[in-house]
Amino acid sequence: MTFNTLSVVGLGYIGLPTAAVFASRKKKVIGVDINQQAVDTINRGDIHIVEPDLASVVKTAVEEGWLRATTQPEAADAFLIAVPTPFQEGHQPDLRYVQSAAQAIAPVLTKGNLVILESTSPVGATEQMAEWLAAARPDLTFPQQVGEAADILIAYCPERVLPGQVMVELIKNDRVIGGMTPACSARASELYRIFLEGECVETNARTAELCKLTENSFRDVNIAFANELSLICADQNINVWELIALANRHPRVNILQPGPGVGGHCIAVDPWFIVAQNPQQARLIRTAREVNDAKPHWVLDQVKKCVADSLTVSNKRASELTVACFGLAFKPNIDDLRESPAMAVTQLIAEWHTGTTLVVEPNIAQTPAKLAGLATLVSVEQALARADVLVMLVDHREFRAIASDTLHQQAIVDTKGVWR
Ligand code: SAJ
Repeated sequence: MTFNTLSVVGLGYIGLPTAAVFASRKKKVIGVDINQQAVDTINRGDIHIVEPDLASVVKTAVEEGWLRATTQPEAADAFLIAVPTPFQEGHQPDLRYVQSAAQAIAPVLTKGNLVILESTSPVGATEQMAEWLAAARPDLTFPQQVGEAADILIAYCPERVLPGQVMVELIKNDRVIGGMTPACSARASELYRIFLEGECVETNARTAELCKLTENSFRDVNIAFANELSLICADQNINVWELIALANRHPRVNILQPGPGVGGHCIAVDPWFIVAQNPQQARLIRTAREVNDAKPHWVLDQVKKCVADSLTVSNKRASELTVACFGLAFKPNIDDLRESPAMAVTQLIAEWHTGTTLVVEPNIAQTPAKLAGLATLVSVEQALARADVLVMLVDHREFRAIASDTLHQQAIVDTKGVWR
């Protein structure tokens, strides 16, 4: 049976690109979101998130009638759920949005439908979703009840795209397909093959759930290693960037880069799902989270020392000293400030510092609300001309282009090794 109509529930950073890519392959896609504004924006052919190359694909899909958004689920051959899975108090996973999505689609399910969970989830979430669906539809059978004979096929297929490269990675990356039964996996693979150039690698739902968490935990642990080295090197008066570059000359060593901390919506969150379910075993994963979360406070301490040294040298009062923070985004060359360690550090500095705090962020036009009254957004040139202390937080390409011999400041805290 071919897939004619697909429904994507949750039209955010993953759902909207996924809906758009299916629509670009001339499948009828019904996007569902509880946010009426997002629905209206998409139905006008516009987008409410920032992602390179997404706007044109959505525009064409809407204009040609392949993509339509709505707040109410409608019948379809397959449903893909891509809603947020944040953590709540105590770093416990919060599946409320998955539950609402399951309850919202349950009334329109029909025999033969495929339901896929894409949201990053703790192990067992897919089985839990299947239970919610079964409770709402006692007239249908589900894989946990009758295995391969189920009316509704269910799989966990995590997204693994890199923000900023979503439209390429969505198509090129291999896809882990975790069906609740082999038939569920086979059907889900058939769906993704509509656009996928990478391979569909089939497994079960629980392995696929842990696989997604493992990928992001691997990166978090490796970044924590680099961040820990940066602390050790500061104490030993060794340049951490040189150290890592030298160590990486070894054929089996590949250390990542330290920074002001780890941000974004995935790497700083997902490892906690493993820790929450395995508090005794996940010692390294927990420690990595703690190391990375502590980094912004360590950077603040470095800035405090640097300011103290500058006061001694300049004979100025603290209130006369200007600090400039370079970068607010959660990683280079994007405008996404959510969950950004650079933003956290800037806020800590601006709240502590009695003099002027300047911020430079070439990817935004206005001082963010969180920094209103605390810091002023200026250009690279203005910051370099006015500041006594420079704090490098994000290695945007515009900052890498600043020649270090043009800096008149001695007082520099460089968390990204741009001015090493
Ligand atoms: N970072 C460092 N040092 C590094 C690399 C990154 O400090 O050497 C920092 C970044 O500055 C940023 C944070 O880590 O603050 C995360 O950035 P990222 O580029 O590593 O990852 P994300 O959050 O943009 O996307 C990740 C990706 N996961 C992996 O690379 C394993 C992506 O493939 C996932 O799809 C995405 O999480 C997700 O949605 O889970």
